[in-house]
Amino acid sequence: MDLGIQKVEVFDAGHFVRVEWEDGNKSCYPCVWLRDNCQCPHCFLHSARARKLLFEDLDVNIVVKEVALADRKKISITWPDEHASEYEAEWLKKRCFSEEARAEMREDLFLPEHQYWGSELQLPKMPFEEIMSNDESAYKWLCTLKKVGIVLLTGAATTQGELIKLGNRIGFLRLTFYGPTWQVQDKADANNVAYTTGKLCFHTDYPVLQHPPGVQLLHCIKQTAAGGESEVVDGFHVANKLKKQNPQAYQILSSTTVDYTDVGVDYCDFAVQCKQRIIDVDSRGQAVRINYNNATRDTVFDIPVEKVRSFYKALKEFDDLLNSTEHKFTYKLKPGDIVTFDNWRVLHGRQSYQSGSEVTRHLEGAYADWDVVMSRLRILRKKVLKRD
Ligand code: OGA
Ligand code: NM2
Ligand code: ZN
Ligand code: ZN
Repeated sequence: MDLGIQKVEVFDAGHFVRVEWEDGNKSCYPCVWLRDNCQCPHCFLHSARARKLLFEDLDVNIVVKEVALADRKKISITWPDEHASEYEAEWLKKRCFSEEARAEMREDLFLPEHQYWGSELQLPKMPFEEIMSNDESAYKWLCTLKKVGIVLLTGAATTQGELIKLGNRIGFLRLTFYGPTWQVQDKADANNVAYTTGKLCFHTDYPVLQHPPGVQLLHCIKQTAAGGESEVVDGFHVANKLKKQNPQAYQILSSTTVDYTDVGVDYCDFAVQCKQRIIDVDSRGQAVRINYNNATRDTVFDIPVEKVRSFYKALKEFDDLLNSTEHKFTYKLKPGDIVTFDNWRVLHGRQSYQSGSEVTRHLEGAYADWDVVMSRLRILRKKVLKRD
């Protein structure tokens, strides 16, 4: 990262600066961007690492007056109003506008790479104690969670409170109407189908929230002898399959908004309503979030009547693919296990189990937001790799 600059020049009537690196490669920087990102204390508040310069004070047609190279390590620019800016070689290199440099920065910041899986999944496992006490292990946990979408932590205590500790390890948990953490067990007058002994078909949690929780944590405190097995499926992998196999179904599920509803009392009383596409896609049509819980899908369905039947057919195609033996992975949580997974990507379910007068199965659950998890990941990476 010590590549020097051998030449700097202005082109396009002063609208661009071109830097030639010691290895012969070149990078171009628009002057408006350079002026916008002046690092001097007038323009930039270093304690906040934030721009002080007001947009109203930026001339979007600005050109340089003079540019100079200082000992191959930085360039200096004088602007028409005599304001002076300096940019270090390393700082410029990172911000190069070439396709490759931007892709590298994107990968660094967001870890967008996914490893898709089906029934052959080798469920990644790590000791709870290790990720709590060791930064390298915690970093590996979060990287795997981002890339594979699921990690099982083993050997936690079999009492409530482990998820609070895990939340503190990340930063903080996401509070919802079901409380800071919530108890999945058979309850009288259950306010959610999860709080019964019934089967839960593949779902993502909480699509009734505008911004559904990105990460889910489920801690097994008590497990029933018969039934209660867990199932998971890679929603992005299956969405890709659907797109290939039945583009029309994919088009319907990624464009039709479904109504979700959740009304009741828990942490406080609530009456939540939301419209979501079951497959949320980016500008390139790639699935970025699955929003699907059949239990909270509203009876109200705000679409033209003639579109209803084709929607159901499309959803059946997707649901069949989710449930195919080729795609789903089945396992059974043991007391002390904590499964952590990407709730925007991985759909989960459970098999039914016997109800009785005693509680035979108890999971404690919690949510975290991807913003918080990725923030911790970046900080751990910096510590572990001792860089930046
Ligand atoms: C839930 C859920 C899984 C289980 O509470 O939303 O999916 O195994 N629980 O009980
Ligand atoms: N619980 C487990 O979307 C949902 O209702 C998921 C949420 C009750 C917190 C279940
Ligand atoms: Zn400045
Ligand atoms: Zn769930």
